[in-house]
Amino acid sequence: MSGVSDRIRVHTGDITRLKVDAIVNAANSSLLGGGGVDGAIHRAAGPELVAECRTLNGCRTGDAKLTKGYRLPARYVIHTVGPVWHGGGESEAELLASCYRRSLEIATGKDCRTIAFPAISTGIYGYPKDQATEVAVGTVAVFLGENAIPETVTFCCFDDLTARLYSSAIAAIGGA
Ligand code: AR6
Repeated sequence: MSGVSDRIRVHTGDITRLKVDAIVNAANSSLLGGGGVDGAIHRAAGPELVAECRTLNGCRTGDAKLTKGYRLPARYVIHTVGPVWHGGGESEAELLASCYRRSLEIATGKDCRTIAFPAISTGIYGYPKDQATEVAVGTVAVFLGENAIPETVTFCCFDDLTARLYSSAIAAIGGA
């Protein structure tokens, strides 16, 4: 899958600074804001974002919903709700994969050529980072193999450990 891995990037830093067509938010089912990357996105986008979110009637775990990006450099925010980690026996991997897939489907539908994901569920929701990385990279790689849009997917990591996990997972799919 070397063609696919060429379309995947790793960036270390703040997702609210990225000038891409869409950034993904690791939200909660209320879609009304919270801590972590969700709080950062709402702060950077301004109060119009929560106003639009109020019209969406929340979001189920594993699903995603679209808003505009308002004051962000990104045109859109795709809000997805990751699973809370309960030890792995409560369909957490399937639900996390669904977050990536649904977000990508929405991006394709809006003709987003570039999209950036945070490491969904790996902060407050407690999903082990190594296992979450495998799900994220595997799901994105399959989707890119089947779809020309988005052209590139950026995994926006907040710390170096996460960035290293992503780089080795991507190298593994791109390797011989
Ligand atoms: N840019 C990129 N990544 C970030 C940023 C940022 N500005 N800030 C944090 N991260 P979390 P979750 C990383 O906790 O686990 C909220 O309250 C962070 O280091 O934001 O899905 C929601 O409202 C971690 O790797 O999301 C929900 O209630 C990753 O983003 C709950 O947290 C995800 O951590 C969702 O928890």
